[in-house]
Amino acid sequence: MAALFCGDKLCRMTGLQRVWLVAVSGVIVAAVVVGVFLMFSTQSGEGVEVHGAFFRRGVTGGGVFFIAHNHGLVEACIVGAEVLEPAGIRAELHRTIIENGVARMQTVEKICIPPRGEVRALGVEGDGHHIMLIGEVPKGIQAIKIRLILGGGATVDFEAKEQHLETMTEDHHAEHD
Ligand SMILES: [Cu+2]
Repeated sequence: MAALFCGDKLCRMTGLQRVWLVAVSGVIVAAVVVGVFLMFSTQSGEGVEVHGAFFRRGVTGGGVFFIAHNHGLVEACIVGAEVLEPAGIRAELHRTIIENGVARMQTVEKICIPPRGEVRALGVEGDGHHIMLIGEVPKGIQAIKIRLILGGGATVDFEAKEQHLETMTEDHHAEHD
């Protein structure tokens, strides 16, 4: 088998040099494979998946809540959001922080998901993150379509169904118990 690779130069190498050559080529090949994989996984939005999305109506619009899972090996950041349907509603990336027992919302430039990790964008029930809807969702619409824009330019689209708060409160459950 060695004879196949035995060009003039290679045959004059010592055994140790040959081991090094094989090891170094192996490392280079592995680095290229990993590099291509990382490039692919950051540019296709396939590494990021949205689970359990829903929206709630609020005074000036509403909020969209979800869990975003990053299957990739590098951090993925959500840098923007759009409302695809219905038209005419703006979306902002928000975070709720609690200061001295008072909840306050702030806009954030990005929401980053660690590699092989998740972000619980469930407002105060999660890590504070959520998408704020600026503009009213017309009455009768029970599901909206949202697009997340990732740092590499890829997009992740998902549907968020309306969650009616009154059916979710502890009091209401208590009535049935
Ligand atoms: Cu908000």
